[in-house]
Parts: sequence; C-alpha cells; structure tokens
Amino acid sequence: MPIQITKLDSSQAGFHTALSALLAFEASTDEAIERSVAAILADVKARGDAAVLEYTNRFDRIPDGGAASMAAFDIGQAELDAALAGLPEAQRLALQTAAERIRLFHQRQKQELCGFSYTEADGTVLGQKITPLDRVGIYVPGGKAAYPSSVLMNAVPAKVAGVAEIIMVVPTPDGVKNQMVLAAAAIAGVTRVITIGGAQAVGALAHGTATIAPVDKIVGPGNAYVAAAKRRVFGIVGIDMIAGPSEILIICDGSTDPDWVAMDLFSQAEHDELAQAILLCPDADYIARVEASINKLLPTMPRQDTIRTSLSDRGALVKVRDMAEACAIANSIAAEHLEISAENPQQWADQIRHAGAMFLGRFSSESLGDYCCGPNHVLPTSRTARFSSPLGVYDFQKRSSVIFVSEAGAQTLGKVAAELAYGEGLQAHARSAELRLKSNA
Ligand code: HSO
Ligand code: ZN
Repeated sequence: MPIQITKLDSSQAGFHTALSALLAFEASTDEAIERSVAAILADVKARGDAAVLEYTNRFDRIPDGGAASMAAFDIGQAELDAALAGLPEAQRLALQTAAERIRLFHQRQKQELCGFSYTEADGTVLGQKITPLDRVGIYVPGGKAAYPSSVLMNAVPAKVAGVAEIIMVVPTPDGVKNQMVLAAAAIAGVTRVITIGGAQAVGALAHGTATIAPVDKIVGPGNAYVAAAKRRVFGIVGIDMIAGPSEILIICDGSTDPDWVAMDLFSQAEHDELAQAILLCPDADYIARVEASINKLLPTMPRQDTIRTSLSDRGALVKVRDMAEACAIANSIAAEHLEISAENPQQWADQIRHAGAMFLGRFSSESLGDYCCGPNHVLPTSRTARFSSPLGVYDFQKRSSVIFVSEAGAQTLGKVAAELAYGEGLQAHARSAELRLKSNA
C-alpha cells in the first residue's frame, strides 16, 4: 500500500496554516502520570532506599522475587569492564572511535569557555571563574530506546567538563542488562552505574538516599514518567531539557540520489511514530522521485510500521519556490536536524539561523552525526532551537562572578551604590557602601 504522505506547495493559499498544523506538537501532560509521579517522588524523598527498592522490584519486574537490597542494583567496575571486553571486536572499536571523536569535538567547547578577568585603572579587578558541576546524574532509558550512543553523548561532555562524579541510572526491565550500554559507560568513564529507572530513579538522584548521593543536575532522555519527574525536581537540581520526538528537515536542490533522501527521512521516522521528517525542494519532479523511493524502500525496513505512521501522520514533501525560500521556511521550523543536500551547501547554510544541527552536502547524513561525527546528538526539538543549543560541555560547567574592589575603587563605587540604595529605601546597603568611603573614616 503506497504511503499517504502530506504534500504541500508553498505557492498555494493556506500553505502556512497547513505547515503550522503539521508542526504543532505539545507534550501532553497526563493527569494520571503527574499524580503518580508526584506520589513516587514524595515517597522516595521520605523513605529513601526502601521506596526505590520497592518501586524497582515492582515496576521493572526484577526476577527471583526481587532484589533484597539496593546493593543488588549497583554494577561494579569489573562488570562494566567485562561488558566492554565481551563485545564483538567491531562493535567495541566502533564505540571507542565514536567516543574519541565526541571527546575531541567537545574539548573545543571547553577551550572556548575559559574564564576572564580585567583590571580597571584604580586597581579594581572583575572576572568570571568557571567550575565544573561536582556530581551529575545521567538517565539512560531501558527497553526499546536504550541507546549506547546516547550514553556517550551525555557522559563524554560531562567528563570533558571535569565533573568528578557521573552517576548513570538505567532501568533493567525483567533484570535484563544491555551489554552495549554498559560498555559505553565503561568507555565514557562513568563513575557509578545503578540499574534503577523511572520517577523513582529521578527522585533518588535529586533528593539522595542512604546509598545514593544527591546530584546537582540530571540529564538524559526518558519516557513520560521520567520527563514529568525531571520537570518536578527542577530547581532542586538542574536538568538539561525535556526532549520531544526526533525531527529531520531536509532541504534538497534535486541533485542528490532520491534513495539517499528517502532513507534519511526514514532514519528519524524509525525512532518514533511521533517523529517528524520533512523535505523542502524546489523541483516537483524530484519530489515525485523521492516519493517513489519512499514507496520502493519502505517494505525493506524492519521498522516499516513506525516509519509509515510517522511519515503519514507528521511527515511532508514540500514544493518550494526556490532554495532561498526553503531556507526561510527552515528558519521558521527551527528543526532539531537540518540536512542541506545541495551542490553548494555553504551558501544556503549562511542563511540558516535556527537549527539544532546542520548537515551540509549530500554526504553528511544525519545518521553519521547521530553516532560518530563528534558533535552532540542531544539537540533542541519542537522549535526550541530558536533559543537553545545542543547539549555540550557548557551544560556541565557553571560560572561564578569574581569581584575585587580596590580601596580607590570603593570611593567611586561607594557613592554610586549609596545613591541607588537610598533610592531603593535600603539603608544597610547604603551605609555598608559609605563605611568604606575615606571621607567617613
Ligand atoms: N537521532 C536521535 C539520536 C540517536 N539516533 C540515537 C540513533 N541513536 C536524536 O534525535
Ligand atoms: Zn537518530
């Protein structure tokens, strides 16, 4: 059965309304999930390990009547190393190569984020000091979305930032451990791996328990329960973002093999029924060829049901006037991933202001970026690329302002501060500044 994929033409009336309707996505807040997550978090905060143990045994169906204590959920370094050693050689090498390339890329972010200070004429010194977070939690989903690549993408930047303790939690439904996930943790240098998940794991990381020290920030994707829990503990700890379904937007000038473009659209559609894959192209004949490729290739895909639903519910093939208009539309979509599959990609990339990651030229498939180019694959979704950035070293560092006021500086600044403090009706502020004025000595 040929796929029913939405076709739009930017020159037709109602185009912008149709496009907005397609893009609209709001993470549903399910009342039942919210209530259950609130109760779990409160229970973990009150009862600590006992609550985490009970929820984990129950929700993850831990075999043999469940674990007797939290110690059973701790994976030691020896088991991580064994997981790495036990991988097929090619898989181990691929993970190591990816990790090294991710590390090299993120190292650049660290260098650019150096602190600064400057000295004023009167000897006052002002600056900014940068420090890594002490302890972070990385959430790794279990089951169908357990991605070893995401372990690397979350843990390596934390490591590069200099975070001393990286605690990874990963649920193991039915007690089954994903060896490639454990191997990735070993390569990335994760400090501790605990096989717990869900809202109870988020609660344990945020509040701490007798066996788990509270972290300063929780990063990583998760299901609706994990997302709700992260939202609720935000403020007690930092969080990275609440990621929506994956998105790929491809701008193509018609010069790329249509099979390549079809498969790139599939590559995000296969993640999730709610994923979004859109093509923008000025050439109607080429769009028809991509559609033919989609229909030819779809039956060959193991995840064809997910791809079909994603493409027919949220995908689109869009005929645009020209490449410049494609860039303007791409800016309004602010996609998580943007491929510019064109002869001269740089000239179009210059026109793009909003995209989580840009893949330039026909050889730069998003799949390479998902695994091993080096840049992070944790990216802003649902149009948040308008105001936010890929996960990076800067998410694991913070800044402190540093202020040294010289005696001479206290004279000039003291008068300014006192004036403003009296204006705000704050006497102690004013007098604290004035006490340091020489005229008051
Ligand atoms: N494309 C996903 C990341 C990923 N792909 C992991 C494969 N594995 C993020 O949007
Ligand atoms: Zn992907």
